[in-house]
Amino acid sequence: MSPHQTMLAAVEAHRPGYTLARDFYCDPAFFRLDLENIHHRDWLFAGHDCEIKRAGQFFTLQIGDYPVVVVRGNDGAIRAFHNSCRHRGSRVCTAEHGRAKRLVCPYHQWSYDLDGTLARARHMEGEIDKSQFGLKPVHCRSVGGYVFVCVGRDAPDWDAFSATVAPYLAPHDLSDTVVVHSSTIVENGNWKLVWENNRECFHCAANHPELCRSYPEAPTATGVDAVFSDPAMVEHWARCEAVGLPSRFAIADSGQYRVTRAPLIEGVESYTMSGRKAVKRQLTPRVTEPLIGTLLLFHYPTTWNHVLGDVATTFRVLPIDATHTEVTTKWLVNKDAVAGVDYDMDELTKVWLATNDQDRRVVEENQRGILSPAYEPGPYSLEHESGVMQFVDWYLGATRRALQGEPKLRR
Ligand code: 3BY
Ligand code: FES
Ligand code: FE
Repeated sequence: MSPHQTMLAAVEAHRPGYTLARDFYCDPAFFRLDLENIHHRDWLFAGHDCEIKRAGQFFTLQIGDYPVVVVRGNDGAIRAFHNSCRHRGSRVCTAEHGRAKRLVCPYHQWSYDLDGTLARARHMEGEIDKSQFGLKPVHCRSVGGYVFVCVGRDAPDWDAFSATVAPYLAPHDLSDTVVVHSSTIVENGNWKLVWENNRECFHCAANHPELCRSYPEAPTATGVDAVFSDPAMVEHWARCEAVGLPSRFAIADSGQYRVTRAPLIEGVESYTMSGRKAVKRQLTPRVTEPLIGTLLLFHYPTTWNHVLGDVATTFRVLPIDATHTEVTTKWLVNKDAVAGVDYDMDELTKVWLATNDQDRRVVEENQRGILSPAYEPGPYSLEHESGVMQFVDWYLGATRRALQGEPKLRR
């Protein structure tokens, strides 16, 4: 059997309500198919538009096989390109972040305008038709301060996601904020274990003493079942919507993304040890009400988010190999907030840095146990792991469609 056939058979053999078979979590051939089926063809969260506010500012990221650069042009537009020089293929932008008038390849200095056009090819100008050697474009779209890219030839539908989440994000003006801290960790675990862990708070009480001071363990906050019958959720939506903040739970038909506002623990304003705000200035003067809880947004397979009144904490998940995943966390605050005056950096970052490290350990132990030949799929909790089952369903559906070669994916 080819790897495609093996994986399709494993998808069909999946027992609903149970964890995935071992190969999905550790087999390099399955990992390669995940890249082909998902990461190399879908919209992925790359970074924030506020990180590249000025012309020439760029950031780079690695999407499976593809190095990508995202850059703000002189016309203000944000574009993404394959970060591979059209001379001999070197990566052009090597820094994670930077600013340049032109993108200059470090190898032989071919230089590209910010719109990807090849502007100079040293000692070769008369030999080539420069119009044929621009940087190759990557699909790139933005919504509510989030820049997404797609390295596939044809990008899947963007508009449904954008239209759904734009009203929720709009009041927070994230495009006009600033990233004041960023943390990147590598977890020794398959990317799906990172997600499965994120999609439940069943593990929170025993693993997240800091987070549990502010984030509720209620399965209706993290999961996807019985949300509308939880009075705490419904009341919270009504209160937030009364002050102009779209809040009620919405989920894609495909299950790829979900947005909702959830209350934090009674009286808690932010993810701090005290529960009080981390930043004196609100993210934006448009949102003054302090007890708005958290705007929860996930979009598979790359991002989950918490947008609060004073800070947005955003997460990006990028697969490295079958058992390694990169997780980048960013803290966005009011652009005029001053460190040491309006916020204390340690206080701002403490809860999520601790939580991320705890989640890393949880994921790594999960991976190690699954690597045992004795591992076999086990049952998810109906009450506490609806979100995990929902993730697995999305994953299996997307994988099945890709393996069966559905031509236009509308996820
Ligand atoms: O970051 C999150 O949204 C999830 C929810 C529950 C635990 N975890 C940290
Ligand atoms: Fe980029 Fe030669 S590889 S200039
Ligand atoms: Fe956790």
